Amino acid sequence: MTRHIKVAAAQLGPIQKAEGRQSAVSRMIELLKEADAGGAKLVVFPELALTTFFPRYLIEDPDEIDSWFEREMPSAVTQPLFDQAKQRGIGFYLGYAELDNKNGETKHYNSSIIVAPDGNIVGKYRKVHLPGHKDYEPDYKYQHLEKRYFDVGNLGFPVWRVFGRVMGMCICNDRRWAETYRVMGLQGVEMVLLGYNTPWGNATHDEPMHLKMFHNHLSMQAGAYQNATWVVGTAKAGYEDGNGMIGGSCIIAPTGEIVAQALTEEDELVSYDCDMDLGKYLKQTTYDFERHRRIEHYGIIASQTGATPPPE
Ligand code: ING
Repeated sequence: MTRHIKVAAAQLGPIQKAEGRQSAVSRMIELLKEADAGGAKLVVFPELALTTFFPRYLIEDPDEIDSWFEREMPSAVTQPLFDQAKQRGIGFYLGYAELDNKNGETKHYNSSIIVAPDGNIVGKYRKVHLPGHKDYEPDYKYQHLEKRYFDVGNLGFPVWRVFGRVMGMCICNDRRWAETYRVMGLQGVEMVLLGYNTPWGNATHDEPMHLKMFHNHLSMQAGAYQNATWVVGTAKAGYEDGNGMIGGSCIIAPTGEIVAQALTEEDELVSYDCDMDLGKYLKQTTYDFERHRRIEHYGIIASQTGATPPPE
């Protein structure tokens, strides 16, 4: 069976605060149709793909906070996306805000799912690395309140066999942490799917604007190469109620090379026919983990949280 799979990053332009989920789903269905016409079998949508990036706002009413979350997936408003994908035999990654009260305790997660071509949810991931801050910071140029609205993900970094390949997921800030990719790399991941909402500005410090896009791609390219895996990174981009977010959606080969990249900050499909065996030589040589890694020297990576420099 061919180990090629045509994959599409389905970048979304801005979703304004007043724009409903229905509009976002309709836009995603149009991108799905375009992906289908181009022969793609897997489509990656962004993080929090159903609504505006609401963690930029201070919201104090619990019901208003919960209004940004999905209680079930698929829901009535997202079912059409599931139906269209199933009809076309296309699998997809979808990022959304998940409200979970299965065992009586209510939890709020920044989540993503992988849906197989038969329409079944084969995997769920809950964002582990929550950036920003918990409380409103009056001195900040803008707020980034993911630590306020989301619980830390409790599912780790699993991988699944989907389409006959080993697929993993992460979300936005996770892509900046080497641990994210390595945990999946140690499970033999062949393609990491991720969505992101990344502001152009910085709340607390100024840095040249070009570094935003450089760091975005650097993080994913390094993760791809150092674990010999494909990475598909899909942005929600453009100006949401005046707040700019970067585009740069891309598909990255296990060599670390960007093979396809978005040109706009709008709804845009970025596709590539991925050879899933491309990373094999790296897993058998440079990144043959079994042969080269020395875990006896890595202990503090998992036992220590912050950095402790030597005494002055
Ligand atoms: N957004 C940003 C991201 O990691 C960020 C937050 C931007 C953190 C720049 C650090 C530097 O891309 C989300 N949603 O994680």
